Amino acid sequence: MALRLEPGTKLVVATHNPGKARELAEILEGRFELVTAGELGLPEPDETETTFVGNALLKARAAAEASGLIALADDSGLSVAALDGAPGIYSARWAGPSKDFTAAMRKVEERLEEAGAEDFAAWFTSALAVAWPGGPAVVVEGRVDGTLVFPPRGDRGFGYDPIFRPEGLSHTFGELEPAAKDGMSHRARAFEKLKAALL
Ligand code: ITT
Repeated sequence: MALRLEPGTKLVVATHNPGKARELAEILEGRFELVTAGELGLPEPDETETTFVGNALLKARAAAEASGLIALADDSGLSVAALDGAPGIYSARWAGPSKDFTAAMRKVEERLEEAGAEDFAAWFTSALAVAWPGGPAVVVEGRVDGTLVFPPRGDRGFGYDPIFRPEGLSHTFGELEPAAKDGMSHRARAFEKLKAALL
């Protein structure tokens, strides 16, 4: 039987990142009843996998088992071409335990300087996984390409948004209205694939 997500289903959004939780709620546009892993007090699993897809599945499965609800997880990050794809799956970890993204963005800039890089091409990836308690799971991936800019610009969004200028635009994600980012982001592109698979 094909897997379906019926409108109005109660879903646990398996994230402790408020910026992500807000964007996922915007992208889902009221299709489901949402509760976050943070609101349910679910533990944060260690992200022990080596890919976005692996970590998204790990987080969705952990939240589904702990809550008994269908779970949606996002594993995402910024990849820089001149840094061989770093920070990639380590994007959150580059900000350290205090989640200092000003420091993380500076670290990206320093690494590019050390490498003598002239190419500032970068991309965001989002893997979205849906897991049923005790059951199957589905995972998809979306990507948006762009260029890094320094110094950081804009105070909207979260994480690395102030240094990422998507292809074709002059503004960074940090300067865009939420609806504009949600119209083109890696997360929105992943959700389009999830819709095709499950809705
Ligand atoms: P959860 O695991 O609880 O969802 P997290 O912040 O640890 O939260 P990740 O492990 O997926 O999530 O780390 C992804 C990091 O990549 C995240 O902390 C951001 O800094 C960055 N990132 C992902 N999507 C982003 C976006 O749309 N804009 C800016 N930065 C983003």
